[in-house]
Amino acid sequence: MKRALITGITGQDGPYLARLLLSKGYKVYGTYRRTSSPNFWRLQHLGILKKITLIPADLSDMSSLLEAVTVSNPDEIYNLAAQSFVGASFDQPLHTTEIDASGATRFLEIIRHLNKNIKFYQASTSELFGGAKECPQDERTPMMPNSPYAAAKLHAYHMTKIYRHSYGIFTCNGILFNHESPLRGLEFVTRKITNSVAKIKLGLQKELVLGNLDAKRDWGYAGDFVKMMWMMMQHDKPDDFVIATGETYSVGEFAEEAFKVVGLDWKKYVKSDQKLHRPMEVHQLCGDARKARDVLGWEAEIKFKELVKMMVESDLRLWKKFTSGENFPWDAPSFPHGMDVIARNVTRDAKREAAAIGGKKLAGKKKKSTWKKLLKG
Ligand code: NAP
Ligand code: G4F
Repeated sequence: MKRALITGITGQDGPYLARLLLSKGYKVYGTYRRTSSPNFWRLQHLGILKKITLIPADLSDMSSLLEAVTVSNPDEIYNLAAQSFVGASFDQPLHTTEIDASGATRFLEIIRHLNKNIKFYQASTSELFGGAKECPQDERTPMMPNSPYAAAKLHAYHMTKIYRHSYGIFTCNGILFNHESPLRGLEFVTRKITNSVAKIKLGLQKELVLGNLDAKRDWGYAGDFVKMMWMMMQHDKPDDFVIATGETYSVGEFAEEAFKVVGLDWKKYVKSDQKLHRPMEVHQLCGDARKARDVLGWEAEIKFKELVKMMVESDLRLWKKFTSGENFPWDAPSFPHGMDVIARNVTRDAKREAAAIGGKKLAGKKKKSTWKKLLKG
């Protein structure tokens, strides 16, 4: 049975990827970070929370990452964890660098020292192209980051390549263009729009205030894009791939389409506020994923209109449930019954613990236990 470690499993992409890997027979481990209110609702939403094993780890904390790799003993690491919000990276550039740049290097160092056979996937991004003059962008387009987030991700992108070429480690960059879903965080523009459209339709909100309506993005569906993460890790050689739909629409066009789904005219509800504009904008992204199609046979299945409809309908369902007295999924109880969580414990024997969950080879190298497998609930 193949073993995978997914960092950032509580985010949008993590649960879709975990579900895919489970369907392929993988043993799936995922890292989550300690928060005052645990957020496992996406994993619950896809019905996979109890099918995976969770390990607490923070990308800023080397020892927790080392433990996560040791205890999961993975064949493949998918590094999805990040401070992923471009806007926030202008407010917290150092934190973003620490997590998005150095975080990836920490994993590469662990692989180099512990086991060079572990394959590594880095969640790279179309933001790397930021100010590119060319459109569409592909793997050969010059990278011109326009935000602290993009600059940090560019560092991780290069380190991923450097470890491939210097040490022969199987490392891949998935250069993913924007991908969305009903599980998208509420601060990203697509979900902000679809959530507001649902509330406006139900009379729970009056207007929608956005920033730059003219910015254009190549928006795909996260469920399609995670397939390509797995496909590039199964390829006979490590490589970097652009993943995109090849179509680009403006924020205004997304809003127009979303309001259309519920039969409303967007112009009556949407306002643009200068305060929500970014210090430096990425004006247009559109990907050319020909290499992914030709080499790996991947193509985006869900396109713009279908994606917008899926997201609006999902938010409508949620808000209708709310108005009839049901909780939101993100009100899920902390540590729901039956979760498989591995937590630190200095009193147990690491070798036995890791061996019990399959980490024999690496566990043999450790002397003292720091891990205990807890079955919560
Ligand atoms: P997301 O929803 O924001 O999820 C990010 C994940 O990273 C969450 O699980 C988050 O944990 C975790 N995380 C944040 N800081 C961490 C830290 N210090 N230590 C450990 N974990 C941490 O992002 P996503 O949309 O799933 O994207 C996945 C990856 O792809 C990210 O690296 C993103 O930058 C990249 N990417 C995304 C897109 C896109 O359009 N979605 C496109 C290109 C690249 P919490 O849940 O606790 O916050
Ligand atoms: O939804 P966004 O915040 O996504 P952005 O900046 O494109 O970043 C996302 O995609 C990247 C891939 O290209 C990922 F690497 C990254 O992690 C993230 O997933 O903003 C999209 C556009 C921007 O031009 C922004 O200025 O929408 C514009 N926008 C206009 N009004 C807004 C708003 N963005 C947000 N978040 N909120 C607004 O009210």
